[in-house]
Amino acid sequence: MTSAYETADFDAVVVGAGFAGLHLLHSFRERGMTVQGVEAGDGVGGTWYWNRYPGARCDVESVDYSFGFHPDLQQEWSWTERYATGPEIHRYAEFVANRLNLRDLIRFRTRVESAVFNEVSGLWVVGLDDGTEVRARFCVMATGCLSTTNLPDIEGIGDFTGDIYHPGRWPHESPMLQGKRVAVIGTGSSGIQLVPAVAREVAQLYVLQRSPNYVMPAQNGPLHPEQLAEVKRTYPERRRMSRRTRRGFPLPTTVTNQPASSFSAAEQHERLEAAWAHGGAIFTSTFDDITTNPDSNQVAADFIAGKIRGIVKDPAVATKLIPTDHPLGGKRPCVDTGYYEAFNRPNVELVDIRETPVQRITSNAIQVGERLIDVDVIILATGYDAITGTLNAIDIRGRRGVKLRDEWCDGAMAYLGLMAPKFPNLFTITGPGSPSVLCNMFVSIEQHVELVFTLLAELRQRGAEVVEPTQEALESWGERVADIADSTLLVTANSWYLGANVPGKVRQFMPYAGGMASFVDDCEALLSMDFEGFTFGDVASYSEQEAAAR
Ligand code: N01
Repeated sequence: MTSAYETADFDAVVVGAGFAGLHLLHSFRERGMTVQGVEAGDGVGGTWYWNRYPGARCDVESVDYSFGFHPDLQQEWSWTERYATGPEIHRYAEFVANRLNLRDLIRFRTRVESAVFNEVSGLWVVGLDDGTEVRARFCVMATGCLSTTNLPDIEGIGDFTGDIYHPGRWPHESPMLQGKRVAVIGTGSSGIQLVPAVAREVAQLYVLQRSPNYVMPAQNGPLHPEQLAEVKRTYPERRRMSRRTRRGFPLPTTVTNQPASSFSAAEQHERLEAAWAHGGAIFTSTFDDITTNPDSNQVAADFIAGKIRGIVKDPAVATKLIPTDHPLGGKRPCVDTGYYEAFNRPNVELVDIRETPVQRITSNAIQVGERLIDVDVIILATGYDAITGTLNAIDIRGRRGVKLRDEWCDGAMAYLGLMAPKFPNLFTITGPGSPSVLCNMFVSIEQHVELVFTLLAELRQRGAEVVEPTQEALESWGERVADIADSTLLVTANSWYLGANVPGKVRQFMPYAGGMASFVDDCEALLSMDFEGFTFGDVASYSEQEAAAR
């Protein structure tokens, strides 16, 4: 380490103690580097620390929604269900932190407010909400894609005297909902998981739906010991294969890899039935052109509409639950246990707020059109300012004081989803321009963490101090990400992938939609061309550039 770094407190600072943060902390320490983790919550787990709402569950199968980088972790931990509950995943995060002895590396209950690059020292100065600072050579944002809540600006919401909750900020002491009149606003993944769980407890549940979503059954169940033993026995190959798929987990036999048009109508139906019976969002991959060909998409969407009509007894309610404003897969498909069935309960009412919008909230009611719906509790399952929200909430400044949020004001992009020009040695795990949320997050995270350490090894190899991408590389990567997205139907829906859920947010498809295997190939190809798109240099060159610019 050169003298320029003598004032560093740590080699690296890692923001966030979710799964990405835990992996990074372990990896820095394994390489003999000093590292400080900073976490706003008082425990590890990130998303799964915050999302403690009833019914919370992951929509990726548990055996794949876990770390593969450490052989002992995957052998020692045993999942109990095909799709794990939120509490079980949270326990897994605690297991990882304890097993790898990571807790001492983390400052809990501490929020990062700023991260400013000092061009003279070459250090990131990370400002914390307790007024202190941490100086480190490398700053890694492991802040998660869905961590900043998107709260609706409904007139009168501040006057409500009952309780208001967001799934992503659910109280750790779960509130008593028994016997209460509850409204859920929002029918994305969080809302559709909450509804059946909450419906069982409450006196009356109102589901305020602006847009219906496509919901596929999880077909969840216990994991049998012999299934788990087989997975554990084949884990190395399973992890390797997962990276060679589009979504980051092994494909079931219900995925045909053929367009819908290669089957007769009866065969299409048979295959969709098999995929429905198999369960999970992989239903959207039954034919390989469902998210690219409107006709194929319609075949699958019509099938789901038929299922909804078959489950929901009131035909008028069933009709309202069938999406008509976006293609299947355009918004993140939801995976449920008992969502549509909940609407057959006498204490559950679907309120169509697209047809009759919410006017305002009073001290004890939601006014929908002329109707006042009296409620004790409102659950705002209204989603997140995804991918960029948390990064933009931190005052991140790179060379010459350039602010990341200004760089991203017309659209956010990071080279390989990981780095932005003018922000040397700053990494954004699963940032804009990476597969992130379109893939199993564990695979996205592990691949990105590896990429960080590949770059750091190269930095050392070259005897350089700083790495960052070029503006040209960023622009060309941005074009690639946009071209891939434009070749799909994903850009036609008003989804959070596009930032369309947040008023005023730039409409731009943020994730890399080409799939994990293709992303890995792209990364490997660029790195094999002498780290194409990255520049490696010395901190002193910044002062020289500054002087030359003057
Ligand atoms: O959020 P969402 P989420 N007035 O943005 C509605 C992951 N996740 O928290 O579609 C009225 O999907 C909005 O309506 P519309 C997963 O990646 C995973 O449910 O904009 N309604 C929509 O119905 C997921 O995709 C898991 O018309 C308003 C809903 O709120 C992501 O998190 C579980 C409104 C928001 O849906 C986000 O899911 C949970 C307003 N002002 C979450 N504003 C699993 O692994 C928004 N809405 C299973």
